[in-house]
Amino acid sequence: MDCLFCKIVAGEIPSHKVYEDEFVYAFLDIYPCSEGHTIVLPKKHFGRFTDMEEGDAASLFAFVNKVAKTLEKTLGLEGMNIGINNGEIAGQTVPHVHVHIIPRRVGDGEGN
Ligand code: DGP
Repeated sequence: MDCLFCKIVAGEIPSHKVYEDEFVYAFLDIYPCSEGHTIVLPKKHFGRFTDMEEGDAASLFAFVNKVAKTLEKTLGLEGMNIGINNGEIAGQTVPHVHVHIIPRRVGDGEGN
């Protein structure tokens, strides 16, 4: 399958890995909204979040929770935005489901 994120998972396209296990892969976004902007995705290809079964979605979010806590601790964050663009009309540009974790800092201009 000609999928950018599948190629990143396979190591065919380089990425700055944050974490990896059997099921998920996390790496830094190439166009970060803030320092530490991380993308978390399931290694198995799903186009959109709403293509996933409940169990797969639950596993993905359990992992997102783990990565978010690690970022919070290691980067000393007070908060972050965690979200998904589900479908092209919602701003999804890469059709392999992924969760954005965007660190927020005081004075970064987005509502604080
Ligand atoms: P979305 O718009 O929700 O589909 O987010 C896709 C994100 O993927 C976007 O923030 C930029 C990032 N991205 C696109 N291509 C690459 C790439 O080749 N490497 C990395 N690290 N990130 C990428």
